[in-house]
Amino acid sequence: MQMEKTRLRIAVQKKGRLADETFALLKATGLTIKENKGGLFYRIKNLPIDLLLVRDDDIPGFVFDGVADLGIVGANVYEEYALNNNNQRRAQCIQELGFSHCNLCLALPNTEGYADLNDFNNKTIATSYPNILQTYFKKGGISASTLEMHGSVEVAPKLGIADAICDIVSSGATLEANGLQNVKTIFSSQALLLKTTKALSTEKKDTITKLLSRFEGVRQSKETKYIMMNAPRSALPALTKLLPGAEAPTVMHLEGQKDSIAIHAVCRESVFWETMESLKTAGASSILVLPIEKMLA
Ligand code: PRT
Ligand code: ZN
Repeated sequence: MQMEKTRLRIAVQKKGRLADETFALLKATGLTIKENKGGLFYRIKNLPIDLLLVRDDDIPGFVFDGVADLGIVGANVYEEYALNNNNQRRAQCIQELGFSHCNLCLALPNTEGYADLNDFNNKTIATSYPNILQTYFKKGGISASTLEMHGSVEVAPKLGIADAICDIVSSGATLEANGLQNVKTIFSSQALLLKTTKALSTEKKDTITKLLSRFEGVRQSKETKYIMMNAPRSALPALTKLLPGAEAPTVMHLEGQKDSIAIHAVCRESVFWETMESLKTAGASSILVLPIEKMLA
């Protein structure tokens, strides 16, 4: 595969749990994706970027080898790949992307009791993540065997081929449906943005800078809210203290009402119902919380 000098190549999952949110993020950053059904690449029309569509397991290797300049992959897959290669093939992780959150957990049949990690000594554990698991056990001084499985790991105890499993858990429904209990989270994961350690052209570096700033803008606008309320002027100091992550609020007078003001502020942290209730108790009324579509610092 010949590398383009100017068009940035990003390896992304073609289909699966990561793919939808990856494409949603790329679209939210304003990329216009020209899909090519069945093709290996999607071309971005408004920035010099190509998307390389692959299985998630191939992404860390492609980024390390420079087949792709960037890659979006779960931390679980990246960590397993790096440990499997004795940490000799680590790309650079340049951003945690805040989606595809899940945990890698040890789970036992519901019928088994659990005291502590020592219960895993001399047991056989089915997993798709033998390197992460063995590294974790080594730190805890546990000696156990791993049975490497790819797919349907949760059925291993029922089949009698393993005593326990170590698998990705999101809602916990799969464990429950298979009569298993989550006893220990050994690794927390989310989608990562990886960057190759190979030298990049100035054009590619510039595109990465632009992309990172847009990713940050998307992340901030998701968390950030615009909040508006009316209040007696005397309540301003108390209300300002209650506004989560807000810089100096904008204060305006209300026509015909000498002692009342309107307060507008950008809150960089989540605004919960509890926050709104506290604002109300401190004297605010007509409280409105609005989403922010785009932000550029
Ligand atoms: O085909 P390809 O190799 O690209 O994809 P894949 O089948 O290997 O991976 P895919 O698409 O299933 O998952 C991609 C990534 O999504 C994973 O590597 C994780 O980083 C992340 N992710 C987030 C998950 C889950 N949530 C998840 N729930 N990956 C897998 N699961 C599975 C888990 O293995 C178990 O079978 O869902 C089941 C548990 O879910 P709950 O909700 O029942 O607990
Ligand atoms: Zn995979």
